[in-house]
Order: sequence, then structure tokens, then C-alpha cells
Amino acid sequence: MWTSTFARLARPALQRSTAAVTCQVLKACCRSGQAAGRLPPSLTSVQLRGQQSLVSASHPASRQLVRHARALDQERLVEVEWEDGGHSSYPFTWLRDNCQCPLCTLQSAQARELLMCDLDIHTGVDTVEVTKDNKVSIVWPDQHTSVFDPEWLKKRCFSSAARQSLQEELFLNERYYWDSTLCIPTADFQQVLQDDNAALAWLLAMRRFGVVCLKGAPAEQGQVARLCERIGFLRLTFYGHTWQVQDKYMANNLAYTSKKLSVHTDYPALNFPPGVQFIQCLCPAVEGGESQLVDGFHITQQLQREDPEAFQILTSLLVNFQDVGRDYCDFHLLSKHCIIDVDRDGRVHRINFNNATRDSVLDLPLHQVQPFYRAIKAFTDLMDRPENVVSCRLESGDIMTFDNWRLLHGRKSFVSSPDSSRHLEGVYLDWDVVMSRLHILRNSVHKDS
Ligand code: OGA
Ligand code: NM2
Ligand code: ZN
Ligand code: ZN
Repeated sequence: MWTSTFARLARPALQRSTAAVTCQVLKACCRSGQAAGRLPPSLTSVQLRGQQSLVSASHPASRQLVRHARALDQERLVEVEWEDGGHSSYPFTWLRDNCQCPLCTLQSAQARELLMCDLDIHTGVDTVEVTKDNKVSIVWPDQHTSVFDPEWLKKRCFSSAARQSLQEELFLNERYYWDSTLCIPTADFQQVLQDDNAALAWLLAMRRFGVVCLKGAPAEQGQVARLCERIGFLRLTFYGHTWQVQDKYMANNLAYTSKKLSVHTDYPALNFPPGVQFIQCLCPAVEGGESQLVDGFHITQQLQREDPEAFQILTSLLVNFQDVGRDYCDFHLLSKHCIIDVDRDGRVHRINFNNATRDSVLDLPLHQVQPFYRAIKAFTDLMDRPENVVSCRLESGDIMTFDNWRLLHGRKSFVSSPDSSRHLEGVYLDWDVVMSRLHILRNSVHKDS
């Protein structure tokens, strides 16, 4: 089911390439622990500008009924038996820590008021019972009473399967990897601004595929900022609230020339690079300037398989970046990153790579310099492999919205002409702000459904 849904969204230009896309996507799926070939249960389909798109989203919590609850004093667990015969266990300490009563929780902030100094991490329980309205009520030795909703408890079940599915629902870390056969997902700018369903579909697709192109925006300055307001707020950097990509005299960045930009992530000179980027075409080049997109997570997976030594080097050696100049104000940025950041489980988390701002300062012992170059070269060779690159020509008004921690993007050189000069406007956001809007949209869309 999910294969065909994906195939419709990422409709390959050529029929013969369907299999390749499907294959890549399934591999990515497997990596994140998802069974291959099945649509994750949390995904449903909606229409997005005539195309099928994947929209999440976890279903609203279904009604849970408790059949029985009891204290296991030896293990210091409350065991809940559900109506369907399943069981969940909750540690006494955790239950006391998370009492939802107005004394323990500041309800207006959904914040814990109970202090650590008042939490007895060795507490026992006096009684456990299921109330008439099917809640789990616990009386503690000091006669404080906690009452827990069954849905609230079920969601927080400690079993490995339940934790995995809740973490996926909360953080949406499942990604669908792609190659040159991707048909860039599109959405309608006006719909995204006006309709919560469309906005949710847009953000979910950006999270999962790393890129969505918005069509139908007026080709005038201010639209990317408007789009940020739809989400929350933009990320101010030394290049300003929004920034103008144009061929500029005495450019303070390679991007502000008409030269080729090899694929890169933006702003690794910041120690916390922007997570999301919107870039709108206000005026395309007369000649040249085509965009290239590469799925950085996909090529990282390829590198790990094909050249584990290079992968090891790029995930462990720190590279200096620098950015010096004047724009919003004067700046002199220094940072250090692994080119490939992985999380504690070894899964790729962020790519940090812009060849233009990679510093000539290289904090490596002599014997590591050549191996380091060999590793970067292996990685950039993968970036340049035609089967990994999606090329497109932005049309006037188009807004590319993408995951700047994952996507590598670049452009061909272009011919500057005095009467019609290429002009793009861009803006950055943090993933925290985008994810926050995503969670709110998901809740409101579900409430209405
Ligand atoms: C940039 C950039 C792309 C383009 O400004 O960082 O990647 O098409 N621009 O000019
Ligand atoms: N611009 C486009 O890493 C970078 O320097 C990316 C940033 C100038 C805001 C370019
Ligand atoms: Zn309480
Ligand atoms: Zn860029």
C-alpha cells in the first residue's frame, strides 16, 4: 500500500525508475526500524494539489478501558490489565513523580510543580483501584491521591514497542530516502497559508522527504517571511531576517555571485546551523542557474556501505568552518563540525558541508590530512553522481522549502544580464519552531476529523 502511495507522490519521470525509488525508500524504512513494504499505521493519505501525499499522523487516542489494576509491591510496579487482555506496568516512583493533580502539576502550563526534594524515589503505595469512571486511582503512604486517565497511561506504556511508536509519533524521525528519480513534492502556497490540512501535509512531506516546492506565490519580496509567520518566526542571522541571493559587487558570500555552487548545506559556519530553509525564485536567470538537490541522508547511507572508512572519518573528525564579512552587521564566525553528524544510535542526524566556508585551518595531525581529503572526496563524488541528483529549474514565484540538515543543494553558474538579473529571496528557520507548528496543526486537524 505504501509503495503505491509513495510512487504516486514521487512519481518517477520514467516508468522504469519506479522500482529504484521504491527500493531506496524501503531501505530507508528498514533502517529506521520500519517493516519494509507496509505503510506505517500512523500514515493516511490526503490530496495535495491533485497528487496523493502522505499525511500523518497518528490517529486520535482511541478509548482505552482498564479491566484491572494492582500493585506489585516486590517489583514496585502498578500493573494495568487492559480490556483487550494486554498488560502495562508503571514504576511507583514514576507514577508519584507524574501525579496530575493540581498540587503536583501547574495545569495552566502543563508543568510539573512537584519538586525533586519532595519526591520519595523509594515510595510504596497504600492502595490501587479502578474507579467507577474507569480511572486508575493510587493512594500513597502519606494519603496523597493520584488519579490517572487510562488513555494517558496507555500512551506512556513502557514496553519497547509502545515507546518506539510514541517516539516516532512525537519526533517524526522516519525519513523516506530518494535519488534522482524523485518527483519533487509540491503544494499550493495559498492553500498552505489558508488551510490547516494543506499546511500539515506540507510540513509532514518536508519532514519525511526533506523537500517540498510551493507553487503559486506572488513573485515579490516578503513572501518567504509571510510563510515564516504561518509557522512562527524566522531565524535571524548575519545575512539578515531574509536575504537576497543576487550577483553582487564585492560579494560577502560565494552565493552572492553568478558562479556555480556545488551542493552544500547552508551555514555550517554557525555551530547550530539553521534546520529549515525557504528560498523563493523572484526572477530566474536568462541562462543557467538551474538547481541541484541531493538527499544527504541517502548518500550518507551509500557511503557507509561502499566506503566504511570514509564514513568513519567524516563522522569522527572535526572540520573548521569560518565566515567573515559584513551584512546585517559585521561578523567573524568560527565553528567546528563533523561533516556527518550521527546520533547515539549511529543514525545520520545532520550534514554540515559547505565547501566555500570550509576553513583553511585544519585541526588535524599531519598523517590524518590525506585520509581526510580522500574521505571528503568519496563523499562529494557521491553528491555528484547523476543517479543521486535531482535537477530542476525554479520558475518565478516557486518557493523551495527544505530540511537544511539533510538536503544538499546547489546551482549551476548563470549569466548575469543587466536588464533581467537573477534574484532569489531566502530565509531560515529552526526545526524546533517548525516541529512545534507541526504538532499544533496535527492536533487541530485531528480534532476536526
Ligand atoms: C545559497 C544557495 C541557491 C541558488 O544562496 O546558499 O544555495 O540557486 N543558492 O542560488
Ligand atoms: N547565504 C545565502 O553557508 C553559507 O554561507 C550559505 C548563506 C549567503 C545567506 C550561504
Ligand atoms: Zn498530586
Ligand atoms: Zn545554499
